Amino acid sequence: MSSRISLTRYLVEKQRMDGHIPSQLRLLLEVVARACKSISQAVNKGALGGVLGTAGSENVQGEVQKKLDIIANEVLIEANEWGGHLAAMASEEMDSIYVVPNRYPQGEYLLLFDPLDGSSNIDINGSIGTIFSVLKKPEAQTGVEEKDFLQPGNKQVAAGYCIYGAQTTLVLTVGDGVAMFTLDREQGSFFLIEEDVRIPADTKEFAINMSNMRHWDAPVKRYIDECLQGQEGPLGKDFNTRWIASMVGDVHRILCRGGIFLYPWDKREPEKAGKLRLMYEANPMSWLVEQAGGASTNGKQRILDIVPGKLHERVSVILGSKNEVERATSYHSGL
Ligand code: AHM
Ligand code: MG
Repeated sequence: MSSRISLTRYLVEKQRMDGHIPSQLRLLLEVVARACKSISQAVNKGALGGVLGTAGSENVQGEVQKKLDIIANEVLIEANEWGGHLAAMASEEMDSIYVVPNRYPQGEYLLLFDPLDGSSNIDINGSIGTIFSVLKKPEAQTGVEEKDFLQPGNKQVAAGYCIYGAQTTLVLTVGDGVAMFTLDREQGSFFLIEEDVRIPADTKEFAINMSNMRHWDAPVKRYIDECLQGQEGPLGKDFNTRWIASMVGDVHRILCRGGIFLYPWDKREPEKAGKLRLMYEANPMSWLVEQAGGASTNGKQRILDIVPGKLHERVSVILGSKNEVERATSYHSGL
C-alpha cells in the first residue's frame, strides 16, 4: 500500500511543516523506534529465543530483574549512545545516569526509559512495553549530571511508548497531539494508524488493582466504592473493570477507548509516594494522556507540574478520561 505513511515520513514531514522537531530529535525518535523493533523481535521469540525468566539480579528499586528487562535496557543504550543526539540516559534498570561515553559526540538531549514495563507479564505472553521520555539538557552547561534530569514533566520535548501486544504499536507525542504507528513485520517499518488520538471525557471503565483495596486511602476507597455501586449509586452508571498489570497496556486501552487508571499511594509501603515511577512512567504517560484530551494527577496536583527530587522518585497516579479523573481528584481535597 503506497499510501501508507511510515514513521520516518511522518517525522520528516513534521520537521518540514512545523519546524518544531529539530533534526537531532527526529534522529533520536527514529533510533528509539529502531530499538523498540529489536526489543519486539526478542519479545516475539519468547522461550524460543531463551529470553524468558529471571536474570538473578535486582534493580535499584529492589525488584527482581527479568532477562528481558536487561536485554531491553542494553538494546536501548547500544542503539542510542553513538548517534551524537544524546548527552545521557536514565533507566528504571540502572541505579544512576548513563553518560554518553567520551568516544562519541555528545548531543543536547536526555533520554529516560522504562525498557520493559509490565515485567510480570513477560513470562505469561501478556502485553508489555517500552516507555520513554525526552528532555533537553539545561543550556550553557558543559558535562551532564543527574540533577540535569530533575525537570518537571511539562518540560518534556517528546514522549511515548511501544506496546508489545497482539500488535507492536508505537505511540508518540512531540506536543501537538498523539499519533500511533503499528509495526509491519514484513516491511520492518512502523506505519501510521491513527493521528490526533482523543480520549472521551466520560467513561464507564476503571482500572485499579482491587487486591490492594484494604490498603487505600479514604478518597480512593470512596471513588471506587461509588463506581462499584453502579447505576444505583451517586455516579448513576454501571462500570466495567480492567487491569492488565502493565501500565502500557492499561494506558493504551485508555487512549483507544477511554477509561480511568489509578495506581494510588497505599499503606503497604507508606514511605513511598506510590508504586509507579515519576520520570519514566508517569510523566511520559501523563503527557500522552493530556495531549489526547485526558487528565493526569497524583490526587493533589497535575503530575506534569511535579518537580522531581530524585531520578527514581515514585508517584501516585490517576489518569485517563477527564471528567472521571477530575472527580477522583476532587475527592482528595474533600470536595
Ligand atoms: P514494572 O515497571 O516493574 O513492570 O512495574 C510497573 C507495573 C505497571 O506497568 C503496572 O501498572 C503495575 O506495575 C502493576 O502492578 P501490580 O502488579 O501491583 O498490579
Ligand atoms: Mg515500569
